[in-house]
Amino acid sequence: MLIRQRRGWDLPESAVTPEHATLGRRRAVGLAIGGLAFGGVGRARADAAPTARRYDPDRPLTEEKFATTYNNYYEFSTDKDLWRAAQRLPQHPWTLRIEGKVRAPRTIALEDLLKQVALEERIYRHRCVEAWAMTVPWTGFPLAALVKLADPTPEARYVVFETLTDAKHMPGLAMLWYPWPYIEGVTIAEATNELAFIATGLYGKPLPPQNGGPIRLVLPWKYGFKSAKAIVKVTFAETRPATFWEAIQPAEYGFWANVNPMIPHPRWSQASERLLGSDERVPTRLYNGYAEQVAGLYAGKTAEKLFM
Ligand SMILES: Nc1nc2c(c(=O)[nH]1)N[C@H]1C(S)=C(S)[C@@H](COP(=O)(O)O)O[C@H]1N2
Ligand SMILES: [Mo]
Repeated sequence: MLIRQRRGWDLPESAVTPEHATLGRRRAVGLAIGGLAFGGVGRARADAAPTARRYDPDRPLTEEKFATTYNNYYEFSTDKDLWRAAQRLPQHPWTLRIEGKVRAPRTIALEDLLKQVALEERIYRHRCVEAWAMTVPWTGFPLAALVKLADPTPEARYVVFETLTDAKHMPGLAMLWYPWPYIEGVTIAEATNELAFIATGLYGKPLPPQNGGPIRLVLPWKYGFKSAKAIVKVTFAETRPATFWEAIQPAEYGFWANVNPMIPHPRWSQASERLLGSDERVPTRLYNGYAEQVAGLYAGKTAEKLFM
């Protein structure tokens, strides 16, 4: 009998919803291609499949059509139906600049980066600060693997992510009152937490441009705005970055932005959330239900506004 240590985001076979059947069929193909938009070759491990079934038994998977047609992506639009416009965003070639407090700053092609990591699938809940939520299967690799590859120096305390600014393809950039580029950041401890993830695929397919393709951040215990899309630069910094939403409205959006049902947004409650697709309202959970994995990161940080 196979006995395997389950982590918090794994779930027993018995808890799998019918949607899993579809997902299972896609998985073999999906893990192989999920990270690679244009026929590159990823080192998707065959042994990734058995550990791939990870999501909350309380939540069915969101239907793909909802997750890919109701998006937040201000570089395109402040409306939710930007997915059509996003189709024109070139996904290849794509390079990532790694700089700051690292031993060897470099520019790396996405396909070369993907040869150096092991792709896996993670089913995570996603909680937008606007109080809608979804549960989706990402393909990608732990952010910790990128940190390791970057080889930061001891001065590095934060990892900062910068989104593409391609005015030709991103009409939202014409809203000049926003402080482009979209910047987000986490501490090194957060970046190397087991949950912090870099996604290059969704539902076993290449990550759609409207969801942040070809490469985005996924931090499931934080409000969705922390999970920057279309990443072009990763900077290792000594000081805390000024992030996009914090710069726009510091009274409403902070650096930590951990999910907490007890701390309302200044303009609305965060106690419950609306599930994309069914529109069912369910209670919000502390750290979006991932306290077991992440609460330790914030021990002793009593002076910080951890939940906004
Ligand atoms: N570059 C960039 N990243 C972004 C955003 C954005 O406007 N621009 N919106 C954020 C917000 S508010 C959320 S909720 C998620 C939405 O991701 P999804 O569209 O894949 O659901 O992306 C986040 N990442
Ligand atoms: Mo969001």
